[in-house]
Amino acid sequence: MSAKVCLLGYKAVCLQALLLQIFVSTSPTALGFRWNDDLQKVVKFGDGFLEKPEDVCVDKKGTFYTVTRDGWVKRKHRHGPWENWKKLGGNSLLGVAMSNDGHLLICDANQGLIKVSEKGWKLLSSKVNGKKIRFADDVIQASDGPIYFSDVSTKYGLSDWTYDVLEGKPHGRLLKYNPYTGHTSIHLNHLSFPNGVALSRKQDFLVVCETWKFRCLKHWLKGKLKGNTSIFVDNLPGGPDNINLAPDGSFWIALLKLRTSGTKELVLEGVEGKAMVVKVNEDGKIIRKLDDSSGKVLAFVTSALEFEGHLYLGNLNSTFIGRLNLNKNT
Ligand SMILES: [Ca+2]
Ligand SMILES: [Ca+2]
Repeated sequence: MSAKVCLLGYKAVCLQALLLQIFVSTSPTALGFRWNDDLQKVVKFGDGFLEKPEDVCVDKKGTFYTVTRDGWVKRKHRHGPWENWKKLGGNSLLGVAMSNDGHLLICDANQGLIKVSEKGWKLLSSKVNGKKIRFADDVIQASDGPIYFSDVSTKYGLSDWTYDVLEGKPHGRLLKYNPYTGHTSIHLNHLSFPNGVALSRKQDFLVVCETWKFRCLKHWLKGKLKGNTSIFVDNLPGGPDNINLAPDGSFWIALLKLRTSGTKELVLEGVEGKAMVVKVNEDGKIIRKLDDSSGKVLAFVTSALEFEGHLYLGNLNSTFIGRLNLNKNT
C-alpha cells in the first residue's frame, strides 16, 4: 500500500470519527432551545460594501471597524458612510479588537499581530521563541497592557486548516504580546483550534474558544485562582468562533459547523448552513440563542458584538454586517 493511499485511509477514518462527533454533538433542541429565526430580522449594515466581514469592533465614539476578504480595513464613523480605510492586502485578515490607545488590532492569519492607526500599519508580532506564528486568529487587549491573541496551530495555516481538524491534536496556543517590551510569549499551550478570545468584565479571567472541541476555556488572570484554566462552557451546539463581552458581563459567541461536500472535502459553514449565536453568562450557562434556521438572511455567522442595544453580526457569507435591534426584535 502506498503512503498516499495509507494517508487517504487515515484521513477517511479521521473524517468519519470527526463527523460522528459533530453530528452527535448537542443539538439546540437538546439544550432546550427551539429555532427562532430572530436573525432573519437583521438590517443589512454596509450592504454591498463589506466582502465577508468576519469580525467587527467599535470604539468609544461609535466608529465601527471590520476587515474584509479582499484585504481592506473598513470603518464607519457614527454618522458617516462605510469607507475604505487601510488596505493591508492578502486574504487572511481575521479577528479585530480596539487597542487601549484607540487604534485597531488585527490578526492576520499568515502574518501575525498587526496594529493599524491613522498613520499606517505595523506588524507587532510575527514570531514567538524564534519561530514564525502560523495562524493568528483573534485578539484582545487587557486594560493593564498585555495583548492576548490566539494562534490556531503551529503545524497548519489558514489554507490547510482542515488537516489540523483531522489530526485533532492540540497544536494551538494563546500568545501574549507585551506592548512595552515588544516581546511575545506563549501564555497557554496545547490548545485545540483556539479561536475567539475575550476578557471578562472585571478582566479577572479570559475566555478562549476551542472550536472543534465545541467548548470555551476560562483562564484566570487575577485573584487566588490566577493561572488556573478550566472549562467555561462545554457541548455548545456548534464550534465557537469569535466571542465578545456583552455590556451585562455575559458573552456573545458565534457558532460554526462542518459538513462534507460531495467530494468528501471538509467544508466550513454556519451551523448546518444556518446561523446561530448564543449568549453565555459569566458562569458559562447559555441564557439566550438567536438563529436563522434556514440561512435565509444570515448564514455562516462568525462574530456577534453588542453595542447600544444592537447586535452586530460578522459573517463569511455576505457583503454586509447583520444589525439586530435586541430590544425590538427578540
Ligand atoms: Ca474580535
Ligand atoms: Ca476566528
